[in-house]
Amino acid sequence: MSMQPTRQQHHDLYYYMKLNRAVEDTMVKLFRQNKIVGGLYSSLGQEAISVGTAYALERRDWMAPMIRNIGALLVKGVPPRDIFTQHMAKYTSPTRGKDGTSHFGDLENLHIVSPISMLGDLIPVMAGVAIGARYLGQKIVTMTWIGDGGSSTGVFHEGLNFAAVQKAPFVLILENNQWAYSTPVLRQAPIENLADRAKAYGIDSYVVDGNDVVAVYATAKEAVERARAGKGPILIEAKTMRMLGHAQHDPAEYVPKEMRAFWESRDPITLHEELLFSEKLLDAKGKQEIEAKIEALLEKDRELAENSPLPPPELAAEGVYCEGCHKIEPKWERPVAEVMPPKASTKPAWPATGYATGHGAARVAAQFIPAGADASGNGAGPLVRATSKGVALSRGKKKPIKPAASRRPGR
Ligand SMILES: Cc1ncc(C[n+]2csc(CCOP(=O)(O)OP(=O)(O)O)c2C)c(N)n1
Ligand SMILES: [Mg+2]
Repeated sequence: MSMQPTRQQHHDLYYYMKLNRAVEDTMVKLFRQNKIVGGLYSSLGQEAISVGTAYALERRDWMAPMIRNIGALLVKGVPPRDIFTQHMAKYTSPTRGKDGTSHFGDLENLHIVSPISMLGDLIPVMAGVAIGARYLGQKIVTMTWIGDGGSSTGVFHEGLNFAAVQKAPFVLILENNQWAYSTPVLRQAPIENLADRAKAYGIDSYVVDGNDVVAVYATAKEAVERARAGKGPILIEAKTMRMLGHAQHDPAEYVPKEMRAFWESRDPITLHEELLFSEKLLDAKGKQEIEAKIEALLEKDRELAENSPLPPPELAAEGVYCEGCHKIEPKWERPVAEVMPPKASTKPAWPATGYATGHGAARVAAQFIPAGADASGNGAGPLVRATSKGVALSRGKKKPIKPAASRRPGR
């Protein structure tokens, strides 16, 4: 399968990157007019990552964006008005004004899990969604994003290891934008490529130029199809630069001028535009049409958001707890009986041949109850035990070895 975009896909990638930037530019103006409730986080210079990766997903796939992934929301089908109303905490927003920023999802139609503020927590969640969908027989892929700073959390490692051992159809995008607040990436991890962390979980990884939308899309598409084919999770490190401070309050004076200048010369939208023009995939007229379309859409959606009411105070407590408000039910796409125990139970594996035969073997109380045996160890297969002389196999043993705790006197 060719991972290179068609002419139409090139146009889509360009359109969504421009839309992503224009939506955020509009929100900066709204923020300065004090119309945004809460913080405003910019993805300026990172649009190619949100757009290129989400564009590799299909409608049936699930994703969980973080705060700098407004581009991914737009690609998945969220209209700009939802992003505006949500940031303005309006009653017409997806959360009815209950939450701000991009903290909203759409479980029923677009398959979007809301961001979680605790960095890294979306990784086990999306690994779980992937495993759950596989259990239902759905051939979907899940995706989430994490920053360079977020990749230092414990849950990043726990989640990715869990996804790996379960071979979850899950793609993790690591946006290495060189900074976590004011901490440069080399002060967090003493390795050049954060993608190398995948080796610890036995999964594949890619490093990609995060400012090259075609490279991002082609890499993500390959990863998504490999995950869909059952080859397990994949980590993609996309190298880029956070072009503004952490949020609107941060002037990011700690960023060296030369560093900013280097990345300014690699603006992802300009790079793609140059490619489109040089390949004769776009001309000045086409560009102007795209810009006019975006301007008209955003003007309409911004006006709608500005003219929307704030939530009525008397409804503050409504919808905070689930009162049967949603109708989500499992969508089985394979016979339920097929996935019910015992057929679905995990087969025991005992690959550690030679275990407990060397130094210190006597201290090891290994016990392995093979498939076919009952809880007491009575059954078909051999029972593996460690003895002072090494590993012993016995058949049909009546009593299992008691765990050390229950052998303590007086208990
Ligand atoms: C577990 C956890 N620790 C700390 C924070 C506070 N925090 C929010 S954003 C952030 C920096 C994140 O940096 P990075 O992951 O590189 O993402 P970026 O902001 O660069 O996109 C921190 C420390 C948090 N939200 N969650
Ligand atoms: Mg970062």
